[in-house]
Amino acid sequence: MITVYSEDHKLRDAKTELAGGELVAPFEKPSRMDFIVDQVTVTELGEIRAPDDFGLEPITQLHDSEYVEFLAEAWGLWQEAGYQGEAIATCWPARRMAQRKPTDIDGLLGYYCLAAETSITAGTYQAALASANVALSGAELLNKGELNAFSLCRPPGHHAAIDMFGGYCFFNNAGLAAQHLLNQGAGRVAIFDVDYHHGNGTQDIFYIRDDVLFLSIHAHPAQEFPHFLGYADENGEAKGKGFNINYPLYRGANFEQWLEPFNDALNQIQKYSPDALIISLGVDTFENDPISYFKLQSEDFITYGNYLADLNLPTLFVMEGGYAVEEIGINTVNVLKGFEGR
Ligand code: Q9C
Ligand code: ZN
Repeated sequence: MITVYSEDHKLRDAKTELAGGELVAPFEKPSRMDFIVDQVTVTELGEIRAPDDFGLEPITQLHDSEYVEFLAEAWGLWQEAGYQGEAIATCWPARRMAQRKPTDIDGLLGYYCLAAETSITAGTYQAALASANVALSGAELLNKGELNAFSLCRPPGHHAAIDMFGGYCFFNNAGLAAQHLLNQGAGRVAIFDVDYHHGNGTQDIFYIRDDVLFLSIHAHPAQEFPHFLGYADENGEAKGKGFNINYPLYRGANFEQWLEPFNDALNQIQKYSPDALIISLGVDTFENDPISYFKLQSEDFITYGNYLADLNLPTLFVMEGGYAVEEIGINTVNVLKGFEGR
């Protein structure tokens, strides 16, 4: 399996994450990639190659163009305001307030942000662009006839909505890959999100569409981030009715409990009969993940990777979360090894 990877992810190197009322060192940090690249190498998964540059067009096809402009300008505006720290949203258009776009950076941050843990920093936009290109390049490999590929994206993408960043995400990498496959002739694409957190951004982008089936197994929003989306009764709207499937599980779920919705999801994907499958691959379902509460063990990732191969579909793995850095490489590559039947 070819891995697509860009060193430009290192430009995303925030010093702060707002967590538990403190500014802490971010969980989503550059060293995550070192452990994954290391395992891709020692397991001889295959070639690692750099992405191509697809420009802004595919990004503005899914994201609001003013949102993309905001991400490009945010750090500059923050500095012009004379602030010393990293750019963090502190105020939102909450219930019964005007949903109008302000002009000052503090207002803009609240307007385009869905969660304050994610600060914007000097290289964030550039790293997010590189991550998008990694996803698009992986999709292009499938177009060119590869049966599978691994887009080693960082920053992750599945919380990034049409016009909102947060949850460590800026552009929706998996969504971009899906749209690229559709643009290049696919009729239907399924995105299966196995990250511990609900893929609210991916759901948002495809909610009224029937050409992308979105399925997500995640911690119940009543207990977990992103808190306000991911309930089982969110099934899609208009043309998209029936093409959004959420499987919320309560905190503490073990592999056996996780496999129940997983098997149902495989059946739903088979029924949909897509031309390609995208896996939003978060390994924060791991038992020792520092911010998550499912109980998958390292060998479980091999098992479910193997089950994914039974679908017999062109498959692109897109990296999302996973914060137990010492084990993130093993757990991630275990899925890919299981998929390859080894
Ligand atoms: N102090 C992804 O896995 N809230 N994003 C964490 C811990 C944000 C996770 C709270 C979690 C975002 C891609
Ligand atoms: Zn996650």
